[in-house]
Amino acid sequence: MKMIIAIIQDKDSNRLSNLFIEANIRATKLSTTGGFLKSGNTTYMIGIEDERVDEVLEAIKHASRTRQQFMTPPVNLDATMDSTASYPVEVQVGGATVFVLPIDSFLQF
Ligand code: 2BA
Repeated sequence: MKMIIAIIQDKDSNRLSNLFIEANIRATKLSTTGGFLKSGNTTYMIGIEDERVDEVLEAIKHASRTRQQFMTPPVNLDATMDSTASYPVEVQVGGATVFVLPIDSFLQF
């Protein structure tokens, strides 16, 4: 069995949830925040049998889109406390960031 941790964009989350339900793939959805953009994203935890890992990865790939996003770097203050202008920079986000981990044991009580 494997634990798949998938970080996707909020906008893709409904599509992926529906794919999981249709395919009877059990998942837990967490509201998370990207460390760089400091904006919301969605993380799924999926415990799955080894032989279904590829099926889950396909669903994630199918639901995830790549998008351009803008972030504004923090304003810099120099020694004279004059602020230097900071301009939005364009960043490409996604499709999905995925980790596949081994599971020692899976228990439900
Ligand atoms: P964020 O940390 O908000 O990053 C959003 C996007 O900003 C990233 O997209 C990447 O294109 C860019 N980015 C991130 N750190 C950067 C840096 N130090 N310099 C320049 N650009 C940077 P993705 O790579 O598609 O990542 C989307 C989200 O997936 C990330 O949101 C983060 O929440 C998660 N993530 C990505 N790599 C990760 C990792 N190795 N471990 C844990 N979470 C990760």
